[in-house]
Amino acid sequence: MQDIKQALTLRADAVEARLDELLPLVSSPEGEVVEAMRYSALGGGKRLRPFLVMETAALFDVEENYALQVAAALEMVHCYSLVHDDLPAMDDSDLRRGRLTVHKKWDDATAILAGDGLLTEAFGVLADPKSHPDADVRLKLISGLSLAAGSAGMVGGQMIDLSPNRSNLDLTGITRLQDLKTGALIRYACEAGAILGKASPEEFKALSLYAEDIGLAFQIVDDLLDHESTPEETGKPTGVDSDAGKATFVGQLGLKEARSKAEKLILSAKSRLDIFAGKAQLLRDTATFVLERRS
Ligand code: GRG
Repeated sequence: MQDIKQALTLRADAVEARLDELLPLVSSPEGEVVEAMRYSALGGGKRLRPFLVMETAALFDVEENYALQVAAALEMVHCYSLVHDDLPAMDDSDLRRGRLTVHKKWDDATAILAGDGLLTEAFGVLADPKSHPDADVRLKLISGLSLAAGSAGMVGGQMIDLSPNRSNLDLTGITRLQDLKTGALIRYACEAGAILGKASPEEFKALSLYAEDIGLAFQIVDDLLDHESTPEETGKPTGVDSDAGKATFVGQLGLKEARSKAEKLILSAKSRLDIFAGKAQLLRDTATFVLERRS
């Protein structure tokens, strides 16, 4: 676990520096929204999605500089989703990554605009040749992120999560909801590495399936942490989903079975990487990290 934590920190520092460059402060009147964007994007988070982009790209010896640009774009979309998710109209949360949420530090309008800014500019970051010199690769990266973040992905999952029928979902329904809401961006992270690396269809599929397994395990662990962890550990309120009466993996399966399901998914995720042999060891360790994380 030590190696993976070190690797995560190393990659997180690089992503932080790239985000800092991509979101320069401006002194004009609109600078307030940039400050809110920076507040959301800098200084926190596990940076798991950027890490997956960079590690999957590394399987194909992609130049790190390109992977970093794509990783930063994806993290911008992730941060936008957190800012909007925390708003009173959605999860109504005061705490994120151990700090006040953007709408608490500023106000709802600024939080909406900061999220909009991050989402919109992420596509510009991908369109920049710094993400890859080959325009066809950049186009694939852009359309992939659009699909993963839009109504067929994260936004669709969030819609289901907010719908009045949410509390009645069965296991299949919860799995689909989470596959869209959380899984789509995690899958994109791994597919982006494959796109950058011009992977073969077989390699692309293997990474996509790996991502599906860890994405679902990630969400099950999130439900477990919601039950078993404290706000001090997670940096956000806990007990929220169960208190809101939402159907969750833990609610459906119980703590023991939910953990066992997550463990099986992690084993399966690791087996998806067989075609990459020893080169994928850090990605196998990432799967273990997803299972054992405490925040
Ligand atoms: C507003 C369109 C829209 C979507 C919001 C991702 C999301 C959808 C909401 C986040 C709510 C939530 C707590 C989901 C559970 C899993 C999850 C995505 C947690 C946050 O991601 P982490 O743990 O966060 O990777 P850090 O802070 O480490 O980046």
